Amino acid sequence: MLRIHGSARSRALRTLWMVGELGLDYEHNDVLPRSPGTRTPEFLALNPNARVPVIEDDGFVLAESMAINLYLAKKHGKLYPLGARNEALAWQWSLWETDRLDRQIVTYANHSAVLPEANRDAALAKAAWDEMVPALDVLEIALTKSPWLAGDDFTVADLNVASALYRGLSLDLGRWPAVTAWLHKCWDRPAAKRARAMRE
Ligand SMILES: N[C@@H](CCC(=O)N[C@@H](CS)C(=O)NCC(=O)O)C(=O)O
Repeated sequence: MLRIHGSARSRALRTLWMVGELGLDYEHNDVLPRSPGTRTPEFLALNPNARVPVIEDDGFVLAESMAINLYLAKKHGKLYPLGARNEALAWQWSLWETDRLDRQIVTYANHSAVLPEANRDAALAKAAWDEMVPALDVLEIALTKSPWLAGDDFTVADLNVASALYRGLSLDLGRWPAVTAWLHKCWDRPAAKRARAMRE
């Protein structure tokens, strides 16, 4: 049995979208980040980083949202790119997003819109935005050349990057039209909508 630890109001959203795409049965330990449930000895034995998501798949324990989705897609033979090159592109884009946009977009959204105004830090928002701009420029170029990130179809590469850009759905990304169109196309998928409904 597959068990997913992590609330949809966390990076576990990415995993919940993926299992929806794959049509998998799973148990959900709906635990929020930093909540007491992530500090128990049992949880820390699964993920000593004390973070979500983490999965148990018939005893196999795996953390890191991008790795989890790559593993699940490969294991179940769906949304996993065909051929070594497209497979490598899925790794490339997943690692790239983690490096260039993952924390930056959350920091920007939090300090420009999500947090109560009194808790926002304009300098943090600006620094995050300044990192996001060149990264989104790179994504824009890629999506101008090809509608999908790893081959001719939607794959785990698109899912990993688009799910991590969830906050982008409520930001004005109009200066990146290809990114905006692609992001909405990805999030229009039924499994994406179902995962999103678990959070909103
Ligand atoms: N790179 C990790 C990041 C995981 C992560 O930071 N998760 C957050 C929730 S979105 C968390 O559990 N934070 C708890 C903490 O910072 O203590 C992944 O993609 O899975």
